[in-house]
Amino acid sequence: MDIIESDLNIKGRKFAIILSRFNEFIGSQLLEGALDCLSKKGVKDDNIVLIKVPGAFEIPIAAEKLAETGKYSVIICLGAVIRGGTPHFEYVAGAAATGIQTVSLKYGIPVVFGILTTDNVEQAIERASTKKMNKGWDAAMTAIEMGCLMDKIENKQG
Ligand code: INI
Repeated sequence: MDIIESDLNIKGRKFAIILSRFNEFIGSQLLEGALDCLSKKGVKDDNIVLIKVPGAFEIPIAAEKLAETGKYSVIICLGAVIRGGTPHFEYVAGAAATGIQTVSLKYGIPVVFGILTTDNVEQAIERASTKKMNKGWDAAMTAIEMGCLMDKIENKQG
């Protein structure tokens, strides 16, 4: 049996991060976590590009444009969609998730869903801590793992 598994190798890989400015106090902490993870895993600043968009709803179109360039092997999407009193949350969170998955499958590159979708601000704060749980860090780890895994699968099949 062949087992194909990522060894978290980051050599030759360029990472794009798309950050939603909406709920920026949360987003900035997710970004901090993601950048900290990439740096600790050996990714140089030169191999990271950061794109800022107004809200999570705009993340898929930015991801599509980035993927189209063919320059980035992985895209990390960061943001926070926090439930309010109206159905707006469902539309924004749903569109972001579906759009991100669509881009990922269309271009065959990992587009990581590092967007918090929470019922309230407290839940978002808990998941964007600079000391404990940080979903930005987790998203960056997923990006490293999946970027490497894609290469491994391609080599294996080629
Ligand atoms: N965008 C977010 O990223 N998070 C939210 O919580 C949010 N809420 O709650 O409204 C949000 N809305 C803006 C949306 O993403 C678009 O920027 C806007 O609708 C313009 O297209």
